Amino acid sequence: MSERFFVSNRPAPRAVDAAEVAFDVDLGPSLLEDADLFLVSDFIASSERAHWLERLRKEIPFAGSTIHMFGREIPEPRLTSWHGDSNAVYTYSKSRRVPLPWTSGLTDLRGKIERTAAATFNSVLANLYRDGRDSMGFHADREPELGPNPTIASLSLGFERAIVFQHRSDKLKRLKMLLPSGSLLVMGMHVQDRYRHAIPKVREASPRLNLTFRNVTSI
Ligand SMILES: O=C(O)CCC(=O)C(=O)O
Repeated sequence: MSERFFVSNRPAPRAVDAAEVAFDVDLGPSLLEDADLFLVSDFIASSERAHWLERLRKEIPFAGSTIHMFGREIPEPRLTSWHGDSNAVYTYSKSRRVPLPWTSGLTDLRGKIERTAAATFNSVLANLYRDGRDSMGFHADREPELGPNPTIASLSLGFERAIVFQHRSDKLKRLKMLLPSGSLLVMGMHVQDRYRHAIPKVREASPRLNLTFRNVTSI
């Protein structure tokens, strides 16, 4: 079955200077024709990426967790840590996560990411993919706590991994794109209700850290 990649006939994502993004929320054209998806390639300047990777790895207590799949509880193939305001309790894949406090690094990043994504966030799921065997299966972030059409902003640091978007009703609509270190992916209107996304396994990879900023409301 041949795959259709939207990205091939669309302008390349605009590279935005790190100093500029704090004041400029023009994210350019969406990467999907029927949902709002934007990539800011240079959100963190190249000279600062190593610093952020080291600082966040030191600050965040990454740990193994379990997820429910095919009626079974299995170890999640990555390490995670859930942080946020004290009421930002989140349940995904039948796993209830009570937030740890914001670290100073997460707090420093939050404001800049909010200004770029034009959204506010009260929580963040930190993910550590230790090597190419760590991954995330196809899913959508559409738990009731996130509300309808949430904006989720996803910062990548470290090894460049691919993310794949798959349309829910038209399986031929797929977008595979690389997430460079320092990039910010903004998933907005209709990304979660129309698409599922995944981080596939790869043969070899060094560690990658990912932060997905979210806004969780009590339900
Ligand atoms: O690692 C990523 O880039 C995405 C992670 C993700 O989709 C999730 O944690 O829900």
